Amino acid sequence: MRLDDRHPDVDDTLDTVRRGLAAKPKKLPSRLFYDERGSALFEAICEQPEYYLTRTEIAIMRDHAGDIADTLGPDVRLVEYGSGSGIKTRMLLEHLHTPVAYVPVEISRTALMESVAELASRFPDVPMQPVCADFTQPLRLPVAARSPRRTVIYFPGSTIGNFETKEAIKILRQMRAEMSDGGGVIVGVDLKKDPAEIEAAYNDAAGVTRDFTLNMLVRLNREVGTDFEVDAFRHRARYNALAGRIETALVSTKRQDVHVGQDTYAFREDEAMHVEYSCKYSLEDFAQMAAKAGLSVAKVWTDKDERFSVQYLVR
Ligand code: AVJ
Repeated sequence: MRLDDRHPDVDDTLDTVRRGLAAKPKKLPSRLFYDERGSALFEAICEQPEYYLTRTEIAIMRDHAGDIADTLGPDVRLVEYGSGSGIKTRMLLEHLHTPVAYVPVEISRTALMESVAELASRFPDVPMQPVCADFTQPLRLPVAARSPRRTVIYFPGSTIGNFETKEAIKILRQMRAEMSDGGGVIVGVDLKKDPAEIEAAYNDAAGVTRDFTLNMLVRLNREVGTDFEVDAFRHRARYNALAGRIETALVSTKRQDVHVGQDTYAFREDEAMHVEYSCKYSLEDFAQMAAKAGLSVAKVWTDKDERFSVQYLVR
């Protein structure tokens, strides 16, 4: 198995950080969470009692993976954006009929190699073509050994929720182009519900989400030489009901300067630096957004409480 490595380099990250700190208000993209420790902390978040998303999506897959696989039909090339631990993928691959290839696209090299190694040993007959890359950039899919009947993009975990509407539409459009005629998208979408329940999921009592958020600064200090005083920032995640999303920020607990190379960026006391959106949708909201990307919802699977949905989108 060969790794197609297009991991962004230190200069890319440095550029992103400079631009984010110069922006008003300051903001850093949530993909910067996922270094090795960040990916491990995210797995730990999934185990927290308050974080209902992963558990619910897995339950949907447990109940419906067979139906999902039947809907997709035989000879599918499965392309996964932001492949995490691979549990849900495993459930899908177990039911797919004669899949042509599995192409995980993931920005964290370690997370990618660990999950693909596990899947390769479990599914020795499925060719694995891992790509280490930022899936928001145009992809160039590797050539499949046997031509697929359809290319299906698997985008689980409500990762789509991390993007603002405009960006989400852009990503859906890009998927639409990459899957080509006859293809489809299987996307995990978190649904609107009691705001207290949503907010609790991003403020777990054990503080794992706080550690996950703060780890972005630890990571940047190590990788690009910033000097964030990690203890002088706090995690803040609030549900904005009007926008239908969790907004996560790192809030400076004092007036302080942060340096990037020769440049200085000043933080006021209580200044918030935005780091993540986690958008929540109604089924109607999501169908409308998909339509703007030229995709229609062909099928929806949910849990009985309609906490979470897995949706099949086609051209
Ligand atoms: C992996 C993007 C789905 O937004 O719920 C979890 C990441 N952030 N807790 C989400 C996350 C804080 C997560 N996604």
